[in-house]
Amino acid sequence: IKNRFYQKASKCVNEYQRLKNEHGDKVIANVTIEQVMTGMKGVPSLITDTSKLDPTTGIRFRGYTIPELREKLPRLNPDGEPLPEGLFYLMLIGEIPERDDVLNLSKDWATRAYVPQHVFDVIDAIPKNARPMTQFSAAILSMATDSIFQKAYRTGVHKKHYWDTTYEDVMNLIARLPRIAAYIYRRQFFNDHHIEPDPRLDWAGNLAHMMGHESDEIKRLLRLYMVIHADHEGGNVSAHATHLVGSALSNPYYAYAAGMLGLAGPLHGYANQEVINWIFSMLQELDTDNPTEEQIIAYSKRTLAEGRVIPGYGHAVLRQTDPRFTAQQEFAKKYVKDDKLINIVNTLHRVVPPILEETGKVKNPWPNVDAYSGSLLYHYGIKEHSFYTVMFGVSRALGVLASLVMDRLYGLPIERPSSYPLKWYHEQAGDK
Ligand code: AMX
Repeated sequence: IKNRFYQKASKCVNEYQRLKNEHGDKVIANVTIEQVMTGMKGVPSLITDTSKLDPTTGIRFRGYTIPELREKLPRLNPDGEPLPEGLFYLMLIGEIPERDDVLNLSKDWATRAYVPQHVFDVIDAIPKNARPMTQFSAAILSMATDSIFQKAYRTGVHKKHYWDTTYEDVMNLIARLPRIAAYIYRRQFFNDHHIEPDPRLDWAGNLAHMMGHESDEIKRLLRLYMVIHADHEGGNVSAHATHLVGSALSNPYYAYAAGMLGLAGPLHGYANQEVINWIFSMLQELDTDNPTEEQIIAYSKRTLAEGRVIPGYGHAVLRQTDPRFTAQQEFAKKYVKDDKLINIVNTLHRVVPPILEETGKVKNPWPNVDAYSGSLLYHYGIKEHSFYTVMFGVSRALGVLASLVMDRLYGLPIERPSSYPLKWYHEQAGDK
């Protein structure tokens, strides 16, 4: 896979250089003050090949939509979900892999999955009541001791070879994540009764196994989960933070840890916990596990009146129901019969968008990926919702780290946009 990546990607490097040399001065966008004041939305300023987000049709990984990937990517069983290994291959190399490519990648990761003892020691030194994302990011940072890129840099390796050691770090890091995530899960919720990895299992299947969830159904769900959360182009907080920190030639462990700290925020990856917290608070307050549509509407309106967001709804780029939401909804329709929590999530899908539309300010009233994911995990017995963002993070590694390898191959420079005092923007607007 490394050779194949290099052969394919080195052509892109020539294209990158040619574009820069021949068209570097071409103007591609104007920037408004509103864009500066609303989080730089819509300002083209990053190069990310792994995926692109369309406001209406949703995410495409190297051009493929989620329904297309569910059909085309190799699976273990004919009626199963695609293996996330295949998506990583696609994001890195730009081609749908053969089944053997995917199985080889699975084996490669299994051989790289050894986690040094000091990483477990670091996790064990953190109080058990610390958030799982605190433990997860500390564990990732502690693995930087193993960074091959950092060692190579310090010995003075030529910059055209940076991608090679970055690739090795990235593969080792991804391979180790299920073990680390499962360790945190079992430590926190199963009294430190840990389960050893099974090297015969695929990457997502092994995560389910080490978490103590052995059924084929959960393994199938986690394969889907790891595919749909993997990437969402380059501007979202976790991807951008990984890229930004990586642009200083910080090692991949530092860069990905930075991405995970961003993912931990409530407007990003923590939203998957918030959805479940919010629904449970509603049920507790209404003293029922079967609220009526009217009760759900009233609770949603109250949340807005209290100046809070309805978690799982809205998006910075999307302007339609997130296809990652739809993929999970289809999964639930196929495999889950009459689950109370999932029924509430489906009712919310009916009633929340008009309520958000009524506010007149929410640009996208439709559900995002986080509106569904927790209810499915909960249904299958992964009930510890404070852990959900860690699962999102394990998946997100696939996209942001495939991009980091590309960044190093292109030789992307340190990122350094300009900032000005507020007064300067007033002056630009002629507003003295
Ligand atoms: N509930 C209530 N208000 C919302 C809202 C929601 N779900 N979504 C947006 N708004 C509000 C914003 O807070 C903002 O209010 P303000 O003008 O008073 O500050 C206004 O609507 C305009 O915001 P926007 O341009 O539509 O959204 P954004 O790009 O600024 O933010 C997002 C996008 C996702 C942060 C926002 O929709 C939100 O907070 N959603 C709830 C949290 C959530 O589900 N996050 C997960 C996103 C997906 C992911 O990264 N995993």
